Amino acid sequence: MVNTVQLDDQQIKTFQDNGVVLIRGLFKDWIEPLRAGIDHNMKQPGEYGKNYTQDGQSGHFFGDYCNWQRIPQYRDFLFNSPAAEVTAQLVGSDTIRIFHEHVLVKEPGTTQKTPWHHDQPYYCVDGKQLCSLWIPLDPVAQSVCPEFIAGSHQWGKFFVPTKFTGAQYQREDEQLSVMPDIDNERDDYDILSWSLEPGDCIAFHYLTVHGAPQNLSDQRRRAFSARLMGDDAVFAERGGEISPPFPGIEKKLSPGAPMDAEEFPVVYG
Ligand SMILES: O=C(O)CCC(=O)C(=O)O
Repeated sequence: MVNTVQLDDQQIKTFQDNGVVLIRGLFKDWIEPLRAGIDHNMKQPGEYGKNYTQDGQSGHFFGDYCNWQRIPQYRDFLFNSPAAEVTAQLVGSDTIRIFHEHVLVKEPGTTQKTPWHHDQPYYCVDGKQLCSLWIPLDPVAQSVCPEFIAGSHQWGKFFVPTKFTGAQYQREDEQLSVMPDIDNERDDYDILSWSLEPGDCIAFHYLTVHGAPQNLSDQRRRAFSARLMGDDAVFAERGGEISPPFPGIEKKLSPGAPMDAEEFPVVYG
C-alpha cells in the first residue's frame, strides 16, 4: 500500500541545488522485504549478476540489475512503496517511470572502492528529471557510505563512463571529459556522506558525481538502488556500450523519444 509522503521544501531544494539529499527513515517499512529480495537475488543472480571484486582483492562486491520483473519484493517496492511519489516531488514531475533497479552488496572486508563516476553517460536516457534512490539495508558507518560531490550535476560535464571494476567503457565521443583525480584533491570539493541506518534513502541525480569507499567494517553493506525517471526523460544513444544493456531497445525507441516501452512502466501519475 502506498503511504503518502510529503517532502518539505528544504529537502527538495537540497536535491535540486546539491544533486543529492539524504532522507532519513523513508523506507523503514521496506527493510525486510528488500533484504528478502536481495537474498533471493544473491542465491539466484540474473543474467547481469556480477562480482565486481578484482582478482587478488579481498571481500566480495556483488552487483546485479534489471531483476524487478522476477523478484516479487523488488516489483512490490517499485510499484507500491513511496519511492515514485517521493521522486516525483524531488524532480518536479507529474509522472514517474522505472528505469531499473540495481543491487550493490559490499561484504565486510571488501577492499574494492567504487570509482568516482556519474551514471548518465552509460545510461540510455537523457533529461533533467532523473533520480536514483540508494537505500541501505544495513547500518552503514560514514567511512563506508557512498560519497557525493555537491553541485556536480550542474558542472555541465559528461565524464568518460567508468565500470565499477575501474575499467572504462569504449567510446569514440570526444566531448567526454576525464574525471578529475578527486581522491587527491578532496579539499577542492564539497564531498557529502553520512552515517546511515537501514531504510534511510540517499536520492541523487544521474549526473551527480559519486563513488564509495572500501568496506573495512564488520557489517555487510547491502543496498537497493531504484533508478527512476520523470516526464522529460528521453531515449539517448551513447555510441557504445551502455549499462544496463536493454537489448533491442534501439529498435523500440528513437533518440529523443519518451521512454515509452514495456521495460520502463509508469509507476506514478
Ligand atoms: O553502492 C556503491 O558502491 C555505488 C553506488 C552507485 O554508484 C550507484 O548507486 O549509482
